Amino acid sequence: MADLLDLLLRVAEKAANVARVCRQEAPLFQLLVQEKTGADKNKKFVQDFKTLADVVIQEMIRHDVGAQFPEIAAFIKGEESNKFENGLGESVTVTVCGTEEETATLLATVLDGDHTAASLLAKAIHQDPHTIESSIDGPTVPLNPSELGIWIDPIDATSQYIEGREEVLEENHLSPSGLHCALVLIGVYVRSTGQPVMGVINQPFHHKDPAGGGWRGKHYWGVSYGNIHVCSESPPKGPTEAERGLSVVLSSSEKTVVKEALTSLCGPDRLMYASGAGYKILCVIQGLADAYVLSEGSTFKWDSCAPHALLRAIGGGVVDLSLTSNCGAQDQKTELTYHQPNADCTGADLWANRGGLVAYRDSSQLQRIIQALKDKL
Ligand code: 2IP
Ligand code: CA
Ligand code: CA
Repeated sequence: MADLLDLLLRVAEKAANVARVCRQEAPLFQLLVQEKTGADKNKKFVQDFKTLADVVIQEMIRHDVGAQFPEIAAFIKGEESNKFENGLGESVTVTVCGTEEETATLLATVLDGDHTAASLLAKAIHQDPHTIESSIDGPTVPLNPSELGIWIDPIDATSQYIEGREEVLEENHLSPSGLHCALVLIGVYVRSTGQPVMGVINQPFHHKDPAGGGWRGKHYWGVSYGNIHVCSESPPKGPTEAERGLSVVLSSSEKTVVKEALTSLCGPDRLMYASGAGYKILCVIQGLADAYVLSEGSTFKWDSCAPHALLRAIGGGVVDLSLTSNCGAQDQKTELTYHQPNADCTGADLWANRGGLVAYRDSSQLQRIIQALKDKL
């Protein structure tokens, strides 16, 4: 398992490189955006963009992880399908080929014959993950690769990624929108129980290199299994919650009734809004908010699996909001699981976190939130 964490950190950094390359090349970026249609459409948005970067990143991760851990290969799933349609209406199945040249030739067909762009992408995809620096010494966990499955969101907060607004991040401060909300999310779960056990988050656009070398990223990771709980993030410093009051982060599209109930609990200044499901959970992990509440089924297994593992590693979790009214909030049965599709659903909805969610660090805070929302939904 230490080997798996090491590999996931490297492939997440490769993924971040692809995300950055795609934005750096303006003509390439124009070619990348396509609208989702049909059953895969995230119903929440009128326009939901699927980018070639998404598809390429997901396939690249699947390829690199499958090569080193063949036992997991068939259990690596993600948001995207690997079918991509080019400007000529031709459908191409995007895969990582045997050589960089072959991949470039395949990508050129998706990029309407733009060989320069295709070669740039192929180069990033074929980088040997072992040439990427990784300096962590992860814990050893008694699990076999054959027991594990993986959820990938190649780029979360695609709309922020496409819009591309650059923000300078202040330390200990939540920045509601911008490129920094775009995250690569790779979560590992136990196939038999659906429990999230390892998560890697890469934030490709964390800060600009002061020497003018472009964007630099940041990574976060966590492992939680049995009595092993290790995370790259430590508990937040600064004033305690008792001193400053409970804070909650929401989607700007959250229901009014939820906003009102939480305003009563936290006060108007402690209610915050931010883009990206992954970024909001990362804010909870970092202590920029105490919890993230979502009353709708607009996130999916690939959004929550990785950051959920980090929260568990620091003593928190992510519960299914619709289950919390019946069970005690500390009941493990209310924690989201990752192995079973929703019955009577098709397309992306098979894997939606249908009942909404609450991501938290502290279970007594979770109880207060659940109490505040009781009978409101
Ligand atoms: C989206 C993305 C959105 C989020 C939505 C996710 O994933 O994280 O930002 O909505 O729930 O499914 P919101 O920002 O309102 O929370 P993607 O960008 O991968 O489609
Ligand atoms: Ca997502
Ligand atoms: Ca995505």
